[in-house]
Amino acid sequence: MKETFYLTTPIFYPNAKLHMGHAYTTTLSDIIVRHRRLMGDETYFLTGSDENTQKMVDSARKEGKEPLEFLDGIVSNFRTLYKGLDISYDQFIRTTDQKRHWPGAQLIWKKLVEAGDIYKKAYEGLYCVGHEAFITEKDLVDGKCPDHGTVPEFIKEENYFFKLSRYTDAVREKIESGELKIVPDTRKHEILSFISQGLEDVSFSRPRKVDWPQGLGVPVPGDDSQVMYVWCDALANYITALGFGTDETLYKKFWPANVHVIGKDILRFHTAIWPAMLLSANIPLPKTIFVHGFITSGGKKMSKSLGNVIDPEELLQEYGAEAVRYYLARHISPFEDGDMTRESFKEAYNADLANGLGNLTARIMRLAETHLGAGARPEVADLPGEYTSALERFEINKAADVVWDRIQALDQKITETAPFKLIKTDAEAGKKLIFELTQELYVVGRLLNPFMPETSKKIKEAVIANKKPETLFPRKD
Ligand code: ME8
Repeated sequence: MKETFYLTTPIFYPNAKLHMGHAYTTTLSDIIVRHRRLMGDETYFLTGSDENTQKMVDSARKEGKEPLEFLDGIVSNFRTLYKGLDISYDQFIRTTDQKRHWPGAQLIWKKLVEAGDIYKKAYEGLYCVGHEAFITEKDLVDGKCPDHGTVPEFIKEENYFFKLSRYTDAVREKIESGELKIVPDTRKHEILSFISQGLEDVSFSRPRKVDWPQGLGVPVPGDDSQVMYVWCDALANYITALGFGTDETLYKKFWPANVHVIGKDILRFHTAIWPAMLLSANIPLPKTIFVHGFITSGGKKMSKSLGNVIDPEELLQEYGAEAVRYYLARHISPFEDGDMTRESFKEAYNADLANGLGNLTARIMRLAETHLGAGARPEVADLPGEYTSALERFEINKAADVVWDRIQALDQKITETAPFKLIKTDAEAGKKLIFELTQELYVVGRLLNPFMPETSKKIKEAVIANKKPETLFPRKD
């Protein structure tokens, strides 16, 4: 029996184009899934968009478009970027999907009601549209949300609340026991310290806005005047996409998720609210939440006003998917914040790809093409333990280091053994050495599979066909 492996990315807000941060999450996710596939698991990879939001409506109207029509355009941009990055997702869930998403979202709501965890309450408070969450006075800096730089809305309304407070101990126990694993430990401690202050009940619905079109916002079962709070509806995507509440074939096969990949900004939603919802609805919890850091540029948050924004589309145009994937995997720490500039990118490209991997492949395959009669596919050996265990611990950069250590070792071997000389003095020994080099290059090709699927394929094919491939990574000036 094959093991199953289900991984999800956050579903991103489609009010603007995706940026480098989104590309990062999705690329890391793709690397993890491709590794599991290489290990023989049956994988399922979910991504999507979180559409029932005011910010999206505002962005649409600003462009003079109807929200649902605007969404289709943005979602098609998401898909274009994913294609450009070679993301091997199985499904793209949209939370405006009334067939796929709404029934399951409403079913989980009903289960919360049955558990006695939903109640109605008059409420007033400050709401940050950027966070899609209520925030408190003490979170504000100069009256503005420090993350979004916007003045929050004052809201006074009656809506439904979820008894999150009731799950304080249960959620803490699941996290402490490791039944719900949070990686890295620093994030586990961060959320445990948050939970230890006691979780407060959360507003879980909003009155339906008059300017929202039909088809936007999941109606609260039994009360059409209210729509589900966007985070309640959004988190449910991880099960609705598998057919929870509709056709449960995939759900039965793949739930609970092996990994939810998220950025550090949405830790509380995923490690407090979501597990509490699942406990209330009597649904198994996901196994692991992998929380990565943020990408900065020149030590600062990327922003238009600072002019340090790196557009993933532009980078893809200039360098291609393989180089972008490589940089994100190896040069950004998956657990802490990582910095990226155009200069650091180009430097890494030239050093590690043009001179490193590209040059090595060319050297070996030129020798092989000239001196060997035919290529051969090596015996498939197990993947090295340090490589697989690094990937299992989500230490993506360390796993990539294992591959680059081999590349360096191969470079050194060539320098030390000088096959181009040996072949002249001892043809037999020269051929044997060159053959060995091709076999080791093949292994590098195989290990590259999760990180750089196309390069992996090209290298393996070159070895088998005994043919030097076209230049893999032309130098950039
Ligand atoms: O939060 N560096 O959507 P969102 C790295 N719809 N990753 C970054 C990043 C950065 N600078 N900026 C953003 C939402 N991200 C909700 C999610 S899930 C049920 C609902 C990535 O479009 C990171 O993964 O604001 C972060 O968690 C996510 O984008 C937030 O995306």
